[in-house]
Amino acid sequence: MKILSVLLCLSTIFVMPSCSKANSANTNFVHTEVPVNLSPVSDPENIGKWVYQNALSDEFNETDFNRNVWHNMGEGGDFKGQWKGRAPSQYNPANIRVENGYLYLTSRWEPDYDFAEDGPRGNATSDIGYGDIAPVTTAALLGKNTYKFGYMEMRAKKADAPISSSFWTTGPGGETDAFESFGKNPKNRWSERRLHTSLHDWRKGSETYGKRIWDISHILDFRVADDFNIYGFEWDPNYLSIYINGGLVKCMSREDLGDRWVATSQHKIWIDSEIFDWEVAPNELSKADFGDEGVDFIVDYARVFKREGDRFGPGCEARENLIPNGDFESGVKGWEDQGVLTTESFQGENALRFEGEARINRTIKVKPNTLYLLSAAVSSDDTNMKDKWMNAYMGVVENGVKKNDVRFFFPTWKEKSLQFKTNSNTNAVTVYFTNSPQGGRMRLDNFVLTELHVTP
Ligand SMILES: [Ca+2]
Ligand SMILES: [Ca+2]
Repeated sequence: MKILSVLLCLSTIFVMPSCSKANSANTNFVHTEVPVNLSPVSDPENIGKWVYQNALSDEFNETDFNRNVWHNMGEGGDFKGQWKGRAPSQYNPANIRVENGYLYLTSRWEPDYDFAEDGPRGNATSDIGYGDIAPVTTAALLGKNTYKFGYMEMRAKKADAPISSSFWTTGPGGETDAFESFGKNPKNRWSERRLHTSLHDWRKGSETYGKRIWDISHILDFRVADDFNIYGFEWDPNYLSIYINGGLVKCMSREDLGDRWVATSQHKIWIDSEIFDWEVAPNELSKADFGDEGVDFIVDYARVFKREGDRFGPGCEARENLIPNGDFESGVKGWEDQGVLTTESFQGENALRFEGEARINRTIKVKPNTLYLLSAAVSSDDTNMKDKWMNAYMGVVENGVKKNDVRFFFPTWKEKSLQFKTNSNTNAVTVYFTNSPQGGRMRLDNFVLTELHVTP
């Protein structure tokens, strides 16, 4: 049906100008399915007047992905002048299929595949070629159309293997990794529950060219490969917002990003899987990680919305902090027993400093059956980024049981967060921060506990 309508349009385009005209009013493209009434899960009442973008979205409810929207990387030998995947993994167009309303991107252990000889290969160890050490094929869809400013949303179940499952964009000067998930990492218990968003600098001549210049690391209360969840990312002219299941995890203003704001051009969208050699090294991978049938990154839909009339959004709003004096702007009040006050802060005048091994606990009243977000900015000043990594941990304990935690180790201010849901009989939790057992010099600021309002 879709192919037929495209053919009709192409064959009549010279004699029936209304064909291209009608389509260009909104999309320039033809697709049989146009879900006009959808709104972002983060805005179910559509207060932001979001408009579904047909040229950038796909419900994956037909027998194939929408070929007006996507290119299957490597199909017909065409990689659109981009890379062929992150070596040793390579995109194999045979690893894409649409079935029963879902897009499947399969990653396979495929030693018989005819891997490419050329680069660029994108791995940390540049001498690893495609198919070397770990002969893994993956898959990618690259968007055919570009956009600037809007909201991306994906409902997906990530691949349950040491491989990425990502939704991201690239354009001149910048890359926005809206969601980079890693399905399984036997050596890092946080990897498979991490919500990771980042910005990469591709500005020619920039001091940080090629580097990741901003990211968030949020620890979910579920494994990304266990079930379907809804990942949302707003790219506004003035801020970035990251959502899980409609709940706002992080909002970052353009002003606070300063020179790190690289999302300024028209971007193309990617959906793909890659070997992340910084998570699991290729020589640690084996056929057993992928099984006989391969592992699937499963996508129910990938949507892009824009605000009607290209309106701007409301910006980042302050959220209530349930931890008293969590910004340390009232001095050491409530924190006297462990830290000392320092003016080397993340925000405001003050932060808390740990000189030796220490632990702070605060018991906070909470509601039962409620989802919360705990976050902090931490600088681990004794880490040297070479051979000395000093860890600190932030976490939450409910009725004597640790619910979730996250680790800090960078020697510059770094914000991290986690989420947890209280049990039905819970009225209080204990939040903590500690540099035990290593006891390195730490600074802590913006220690925040707030409700995370997901969409039911
Ligand atoms: Ca679908
Ligand atoms: Ca402060």
